[in-house]
Amino acid sequence: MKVSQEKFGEVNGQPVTSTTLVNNQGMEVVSIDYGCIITKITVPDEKGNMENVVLGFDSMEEYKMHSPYFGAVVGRFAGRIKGGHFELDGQTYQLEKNNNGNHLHGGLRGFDKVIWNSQVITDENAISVVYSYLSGDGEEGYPGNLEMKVTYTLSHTNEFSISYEAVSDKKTLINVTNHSYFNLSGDLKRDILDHELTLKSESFLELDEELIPTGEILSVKDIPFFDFREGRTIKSGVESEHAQNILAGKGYDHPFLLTENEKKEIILKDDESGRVLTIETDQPSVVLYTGTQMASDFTIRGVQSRKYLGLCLETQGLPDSIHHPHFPSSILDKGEVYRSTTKYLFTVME
Ligand code: G6D
Repeated sequence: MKVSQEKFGEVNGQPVTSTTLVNNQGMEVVSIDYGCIITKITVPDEKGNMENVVLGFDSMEEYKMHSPYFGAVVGRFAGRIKGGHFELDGQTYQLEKNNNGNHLHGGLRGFDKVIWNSQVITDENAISVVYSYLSGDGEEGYPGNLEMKVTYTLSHTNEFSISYEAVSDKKTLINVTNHSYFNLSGDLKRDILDHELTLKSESFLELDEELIPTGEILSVKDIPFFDFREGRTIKSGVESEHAQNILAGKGYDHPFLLTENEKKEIILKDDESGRVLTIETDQPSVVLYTGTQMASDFTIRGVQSRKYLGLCLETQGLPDSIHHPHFPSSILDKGEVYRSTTKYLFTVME
């Protein structure tokens, strides 16, 4: 077991520290206190080759210039809020409209773009880094002083977990997630089109042309390209002519409602490397985003960036839930403690 911290770079003259967690099996998770960004996760393939399975950079400059939320904690509210405004107890709040006149991922300076405090904790079973940040009343337009804590924990059985905890002194909104782009091929050798995804989900949210939920919940039984219950390659959604796949830029950018929690509800496999990622969460949904909006004008550790080079499985509440009373609520009452945990277990196929 090894834990180390070192300077990664600077933002506006403030130092950014990286923390490396290495467990007894050699699995490594590296993160930085700018956006709690996970810059690298190194796990073995079926032959024991230790390779990186997330999109990330080795410099602060690249994150500032190119990153579409690579590895970042996203909030206060992940996903879109239509028009960037909402009402709580009769008061209307206006958030930053940073995406086609709507609010996306916490605004121009959301959780992914601030520097968090970091503290390392170790015990005989696991190693952790605890990130904390105070989001001030009115930050990006949100009400309430919100104390945020995000804990990255790596066990010795190659399970990586992310726990979130928050409390606010005013009623506010909260919907946080991690926006890592996974690619199980190892060191970005291939794209993710042949990855096979299995989801315990019978429905997903219909999106409009601004990628905002319409409020309609569609059954996967009626739309095979969205039925991942028995496993489906990402490629099938890219080749689909269904309006919702086209809308997402020929792929997926959709929230799927999970029918079970903490029961291997999300499984991603890559046959060629033999790697398997099993995700369990207490969240009601997972956004599958297949990197369809990735720019192609930069490189990632020497690999040309392009569509489908990574996919996101953002476990979270439902986007724009404040405008859809039939969605699970993302309102956090004054003094209420928000808690959520998502676990990522990396194994190889038997
Ligand atoms: C695009 O619509 C997608 C989002 O879901 C994604 O999080 C972002 O790119 C990085 O806006």
